[in-house]
Amino acid sequence: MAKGTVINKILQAHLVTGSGIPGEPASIRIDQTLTQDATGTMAYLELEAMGEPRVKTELSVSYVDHNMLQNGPENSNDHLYLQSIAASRGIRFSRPGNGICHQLHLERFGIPGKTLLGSDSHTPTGGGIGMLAIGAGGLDVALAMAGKPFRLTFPKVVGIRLTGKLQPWVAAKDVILKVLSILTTKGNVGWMVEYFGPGVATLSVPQRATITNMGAELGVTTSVFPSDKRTRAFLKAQGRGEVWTELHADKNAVYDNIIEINLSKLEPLAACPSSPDNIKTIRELAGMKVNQVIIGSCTNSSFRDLSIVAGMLKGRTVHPNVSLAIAPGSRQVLAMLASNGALADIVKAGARILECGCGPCIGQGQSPANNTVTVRTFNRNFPGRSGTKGDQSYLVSPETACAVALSGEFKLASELGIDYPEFHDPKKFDVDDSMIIPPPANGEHVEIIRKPTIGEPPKCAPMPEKLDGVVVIKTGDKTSTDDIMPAGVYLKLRSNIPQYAKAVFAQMNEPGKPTFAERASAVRDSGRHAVIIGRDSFGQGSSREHAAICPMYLGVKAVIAIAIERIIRANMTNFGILPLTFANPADYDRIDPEDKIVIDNLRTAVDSDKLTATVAKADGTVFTIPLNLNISDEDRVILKAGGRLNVQ
Ligand code: MIC
Ligand code: SF4
Repeated sequence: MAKGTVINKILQAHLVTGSGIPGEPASIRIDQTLTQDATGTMAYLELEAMGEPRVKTELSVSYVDHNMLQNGPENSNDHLYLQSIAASRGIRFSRPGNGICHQLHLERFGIPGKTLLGSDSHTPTGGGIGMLAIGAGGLDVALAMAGKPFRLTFPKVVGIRLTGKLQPWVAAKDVILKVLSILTTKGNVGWMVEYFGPGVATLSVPQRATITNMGAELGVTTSVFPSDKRTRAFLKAQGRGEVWTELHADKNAVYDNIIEINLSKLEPLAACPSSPDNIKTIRELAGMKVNQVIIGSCTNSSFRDLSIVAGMLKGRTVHPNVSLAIAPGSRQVLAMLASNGALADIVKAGARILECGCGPCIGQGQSPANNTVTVRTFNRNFPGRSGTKGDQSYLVSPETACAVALSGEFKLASELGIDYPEFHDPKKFDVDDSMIIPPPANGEHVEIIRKPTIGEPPKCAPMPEKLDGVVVIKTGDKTSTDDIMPAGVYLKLRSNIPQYAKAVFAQMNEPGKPTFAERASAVRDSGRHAVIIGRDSFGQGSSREHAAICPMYLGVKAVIAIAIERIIRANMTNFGILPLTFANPADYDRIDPEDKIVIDNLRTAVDSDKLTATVAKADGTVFTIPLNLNISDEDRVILKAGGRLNVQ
């Protein structure tokens, strides 16, 4: 059992309930929260539904970074609601254009040793400065804002011991891609990652943040770096040196597992279509033609990253067959590039400058052409996430992305024949918080602006006496929340559940046949319950609770899979969907769409972690299968009530 680690120290200092034994339920006090607009409207509607007049955290920030195309009134309506509810409830509001929540939170608000809960799966970016930063569904973040502890499974800790030093042209992104090649995106639920060893001091905070950010793809609860002199230097340069504290694992710290990575031996890598753990070396991909390169997202858009990119582009021109787009992570980054002339180098090279925000990372523009290769510095390349069906999306470091943009094909940056751009961590960042609006001391009289596109968070009926299920869909391994609840063109519907629900599993709908939404609601309207069958790692990816709310709205009552990821499991419980797993994974193969699945005496059955379901197939065959539930007693109460909003 892990002991003396940074993670254990922060957890112990925040533990509210639980024995502290890995695998057991626990709850922790949350110091800070963050939301972004695409999950935030629902989170604040839920906070309102709880009747909480003012947040109880040390700090809560509402960012707008995802939905900024403002194509139709929906996004702007969300922004008005978010700004007004923030003022009324005591929350800081970061205006659209100010930057991506994770980059901004690291720059302006993160504090080593504190806990942060964010309604976005890449909240662990904060682990780069030694925060225990966790992604969760909007409702869990709303509960934390209301002062309730965050419930989690007490984790096991994997220690990643870094030695050596990154060689020129090898980047922090290559470190996390290496980790993904070892741990993969599957089977890491219940773990946290902690980096230690002599290699840590060779990495700056933005580099560490790239690593903890994309650690989300491992499916672990979070990733954390110690807080050391480099952390202090970063915070000091942000004008926040006073919030620094040192945080190290004890000399004799014990980890539940240890992985060794020698930074000196790493080489540039890429995550190939269509999974962040499908890793190849750039050497293996060399020569493959590329049509689009995008540099940005919360993983790789720091001042450091874009300065290197500017240095590489200076005096050169983007390859004629490549469209290069660059989205700076924050206004601070963009302003600094503008003042030191680097922006001009980028623009002169032919790059297309995008707004500071998520943009193409969440399918907001820049969808690639059919049957072309797109290379991105992002963290996710799930099928279709770019907005193009059948996309071939590769994830790489800014250095590699730039080499590809200049040469039109995969190429090692070291083979471009240019010097590695010199970069020194700034002694002072260009701090300007004028786009972060602090709340008034008393928000009681603030008018909350709720335009017609903003609905109510739907509630779910209490658990029925019997699960009278029909299998509406059977998916394969690694079904992501992008598969379940796509973003892209549908993203603007986040505040309107009846409309957004029509897009559940949209990518899997077949032309001319009833959609998932139509099939599920037909089952619901017939008085039965829709059931989803998944395989391994069901629900990986985003924290979007819409992947539970919208299926719930359509009548889904249970998901049965071989394994279910952490955040979606919590979101499903919060919205009254049973997260069941096959006791015998081979039973997955025995079930088909349209099979009937019945669990009698459901309300009593869920008191145990072992349940039995009866399966009836179209040909008349009937058999039983054992299922596991493995939830805490508190979750049983929530599920029986039909979701967290029904429990006071
Ligand atoms: C993502 O990267 O998938 C998102 C969009 O940031 C999501 C949140 C969302 O769906 O709004 C995430 O990572 O949680
Ligand atoms: Fe935004 Fe992409 Fe980061 Fe999600 S992963 S927060 S969409 S930049």
